[in-house]
Amino acid sequence: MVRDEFEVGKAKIRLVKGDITEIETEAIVNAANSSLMGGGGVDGAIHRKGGPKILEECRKLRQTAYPSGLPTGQAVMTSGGNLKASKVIHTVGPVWRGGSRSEAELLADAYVNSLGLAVENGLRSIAFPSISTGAYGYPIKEACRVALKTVKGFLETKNHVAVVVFVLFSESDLAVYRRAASEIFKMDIHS
Ligand code: AR6
Repeated sequence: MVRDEFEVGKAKIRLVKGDITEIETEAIVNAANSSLMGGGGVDGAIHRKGGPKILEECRKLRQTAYPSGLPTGQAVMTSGGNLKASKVIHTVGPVWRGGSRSEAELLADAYVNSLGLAVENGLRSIAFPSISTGAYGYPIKEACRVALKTVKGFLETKNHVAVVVFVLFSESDLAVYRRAASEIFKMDIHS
């Protein structure tokens, strides 16, 4: 049986295929860029569906806390505008440059800082896209191991977030996450 749900203490990690803008967790995470001014991929989809309120809040963040942009690995939060999720957490994953430029650490930071913002704001459910594996070119097999291990580690030490959903945009990306999760959570996908 293929498992798409994994337990970490009382918390759950779920893998789903879909469009993150349709997900009803309290927060969804945006794979943004440092400008916070939108872009393609999941960033474009979130701003299109979420409407101008999100961009307006991003603009204010640029004018106040981040005049030179949000550094890679950091995260900020805005409202969800017209989305089902009430909050959007914007984070910046690393651009893949071969793997020796601290990409894994920076990618882990993006997940940890997003989860940290959720905890600080009392949010119990959060959905992530596969950060950095689109335009930023991070190989998904490696990125998904960082993503799953980092989220697992976070949930093991902090038990405030109850549900973390990974929203994969294609069947093949979902398959990569399933395979890695079955290994990381020591589950047999064929049992
Ligand atoms: N729901 C879920 N996943 C999606 C969606 C969606 N609606 N749309 C795309 N994906 P990317 P990055 C997947 O490029 O690599 C932007 O221009 C996509 O298939 O969105 O972190 C930003 O402004 C891929 O698996 O993010 C930045 O400039 C994953 O989301 C830059 O791209 C991430 O792909 C960030 O690049």
